Amino acid sequence: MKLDSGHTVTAVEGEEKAKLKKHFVGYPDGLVRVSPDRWLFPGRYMDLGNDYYNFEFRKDDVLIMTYPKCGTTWTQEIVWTMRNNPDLDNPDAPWAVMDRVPFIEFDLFFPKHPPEGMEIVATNAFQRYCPEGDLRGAFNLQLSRAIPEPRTLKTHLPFSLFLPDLLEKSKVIYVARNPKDMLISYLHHHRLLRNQEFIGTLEEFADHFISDDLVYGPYWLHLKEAWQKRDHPNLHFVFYEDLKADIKGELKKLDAFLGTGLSEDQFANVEKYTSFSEMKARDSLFFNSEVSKNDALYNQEIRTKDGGFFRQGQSGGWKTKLTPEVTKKMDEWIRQKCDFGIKFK
Ligand code: PPS
Repeated sequence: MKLDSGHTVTAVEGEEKAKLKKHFVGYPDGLVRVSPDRWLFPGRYMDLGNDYYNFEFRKDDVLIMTYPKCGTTWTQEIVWTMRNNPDLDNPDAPWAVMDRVPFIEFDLFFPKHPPEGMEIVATNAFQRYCPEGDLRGAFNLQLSRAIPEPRTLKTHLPFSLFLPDLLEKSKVIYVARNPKDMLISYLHHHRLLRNQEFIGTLEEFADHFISDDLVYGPYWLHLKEAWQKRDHPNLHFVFYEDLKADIKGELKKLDAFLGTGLSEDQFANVEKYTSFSEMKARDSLFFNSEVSKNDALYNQEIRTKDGGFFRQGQSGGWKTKLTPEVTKKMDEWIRQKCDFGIKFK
C-alpha cells in the first residue's frame, strides 16, 4: 500500500516473519516494513500511518521526538513541568505522563481487535478532552488532537514520516542516546512489556538491532534525519548523556529554546521534580500506575529481577552488561552506519 509520505507499507511475511516471530512473541497485529527505508512498525501502522503523516501540528506545539529508550519520558516530564507546572501547583500534575503529554502513535501497541475481557478505560485526560471519543478506535491519536494548547506531544516516529513542514509549524526536541545504553534499555523494555515480548538472548537482540530488525529502526537513519536538521531554529537536539552530566545547564538551554523564562526557584523545582528518583517513586508513566503490577501487561518476574520502566537511569551501564563480542559489533555498527558526523558521548 502506498502512503501519503510516498513510502510503501507491506506486511512482514515469509522468512522474515519467521525470523522475527522466533524471538518477538508480542506484536499481536504482526509487523510492517515501510520502504524504501525499511522502517519497522507494529501492524496497525498500515491503517494509521497516513493519520500520523498528516497530523496537524500547531504553532505552540512542542514535539518530543526520539528513538525508543533515549530519554523520552524524562524529557516529556521536564518540558511539561517547565511549560505547565514550574511552581509545582498544577492540579493535573499527578496524571500519568502519557495523559499530559500524549504519545501520538501509541495506538500501534494496542491490538486492533482487543480480545474479550481486555478493557480499555478512559483516562483522566480522555474523559475531559474527548468526552465523545471512541475508546475502541485510535484513542491516543484522538487525545493528541484534542488536548488544549499549548500542546506537548511525544513520538518515536522519524522526521520523514511527518509532513515536511513540521519544523516550520512547531518546535521539536530530539533526544539521542548512546546506542549501547539504548540497546540494554530496549532489551529490558522488550522483556518487561508483554505486548512487545522478546524471548531471546542479549546477543540475539543485538543482532536484530544491527540488522535494522527492531521496531522503530533503523536507529542510524532516525538519528541521521534529525542530525541533518540540527541547525534549524525550531529543532533542539540534545543527548541523554548531556542531560545526565549537566541537568542545570541543559534546563537553561531548554528554557531559551521554549521561551519559558523560568526563575531560579522554578529551575530548582523542575530539576528536583523530574529527577530519576522522584519520577521512579511516582511511577506515573502510564495512565494508571497499577499497570506495572499487572502480569498480563508487565512481566512481573523481570520487574522484580531487573527493574521496572524506571530501571537504572544512568549513562555507561553498557560497560558491565555488554560482552566484548557485542561491544565490538556495536562499535562496528557505529563506525559503518553513523558516519554522518554524530559523536556519541
Ligand atoms: S520509551 O519507552 O521509549 O519512551 O523510554 P524512554 O523514556 O525513552 O527511555 C527510558 C529510559 O530513560 C530512563 N529514565 C530516566 N533517566 C534519568 N532521569 C529520569 N528522570 C528518567 N526517567 C526515565 C529510564 O530509566 C530508561 O533507561 P534505563 O537505562 O533503562 O534505566
